Amino acid sequence: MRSWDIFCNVVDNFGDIGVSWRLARQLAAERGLRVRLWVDDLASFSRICPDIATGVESQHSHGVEVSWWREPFPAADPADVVVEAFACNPPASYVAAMAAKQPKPVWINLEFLSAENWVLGCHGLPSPHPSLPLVKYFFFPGFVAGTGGVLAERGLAQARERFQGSNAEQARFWQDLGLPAPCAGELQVSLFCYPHGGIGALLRAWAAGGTPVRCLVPEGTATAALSAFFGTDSLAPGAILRKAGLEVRIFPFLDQDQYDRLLWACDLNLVRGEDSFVRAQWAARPLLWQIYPQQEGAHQPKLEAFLALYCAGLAAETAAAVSRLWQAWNKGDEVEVEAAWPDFWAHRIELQEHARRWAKQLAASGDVANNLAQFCDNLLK
Ligand code: TRH
Repeated sequence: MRSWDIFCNVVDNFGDIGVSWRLARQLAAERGLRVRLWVDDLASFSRICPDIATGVESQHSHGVEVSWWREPFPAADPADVVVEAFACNPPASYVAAMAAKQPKPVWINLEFLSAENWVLGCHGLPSPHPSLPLVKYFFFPGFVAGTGGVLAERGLAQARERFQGSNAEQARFWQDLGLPAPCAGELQVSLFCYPHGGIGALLRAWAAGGTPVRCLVPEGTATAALSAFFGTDSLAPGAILRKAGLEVRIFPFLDQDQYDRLLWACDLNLVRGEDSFVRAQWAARPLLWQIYPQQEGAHQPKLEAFLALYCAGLAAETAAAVSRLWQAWNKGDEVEVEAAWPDFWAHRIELQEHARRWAKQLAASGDVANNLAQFCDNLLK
């Protein structure tokens, strides 16, 4: 049985561990691989996977060995395949052991997801180590054929279809969350975002709109905007905030599988970063993405590239409505967000149909875990 080591350095938030954990469990479950995941922040990990204990050297969950990555790094026999998530640089002692091993491990840098065109030219490229007899390969996830695809475990679309077609499954889900089932005609929205100026504007638009909105917010998200809008600091899980047609419910962070169900259950999902963004696409429901902001607007071309791809199948005026709201949301432009919302949501039927088509189209590029496993198998031959 082939062994894999995946290294994850949690820089901030939950995306680094979110992606690494999804990849690790899928490789173990679907490819029968021996997977060890090295993580330097078990506390963040435990938020998206409550099985994980903090302060533990080694533990097992979902068929994966989870090892605490800390210094001094223990002597560890390198695996057949070594994946560093997002250029996180495995420890020097481990890399030296890789160089001494025969045959040499396959070394992968799993890159950030991007819709930009240059990804096609860089996906799979080798980069020889400057001083050691090792080669690192750059593996780029992406949205089109010729990239690594996006993460998706086997049976995902079927599980979503079953859930979205079953009143009983949905009722059970709301009950597990401790929430009443949605009222007829009430719009269900999930909100996961970075702090920015546009949030208050959307809350205002929802409160003042003709349709009742129930907005579900994970604890710790948008706290400043919610406090200012509702005039309260009581934002613990379970909190219910109401103004005019808007009700906000704060829920405790869910594990990844329950978070998926939330996305499946909502009419619109506001997501951020990388992993929740991909999961919202798999939910086959309309979405509003906040990209991870980088210095000097380095994220802007990434946003444009995705919008161009995503909107390609839409009627011109729907594409314009999507683009206007997404741009305003990412700029945190209050006035523009409030102005763009009604037109965006006026296209909800087309957006819903498009979301389903998009999810099907996405599946055609294969998924990161299986594409990566195949890529490594070819190198190991
Ligand atoms: O947390 P993020 O902002 O992570 C970011 C991005 O990945 C960014 O690109 C990266 O550079 C930075 O981290 C370091 O957003 P993201 O990527 O959506 O990750 C959130 C994870 O948390 C995802 O796996 C879904 C999961 N999640 C839950 O499991 N339960 C929840 O209740 C929620 C809200 C999220």
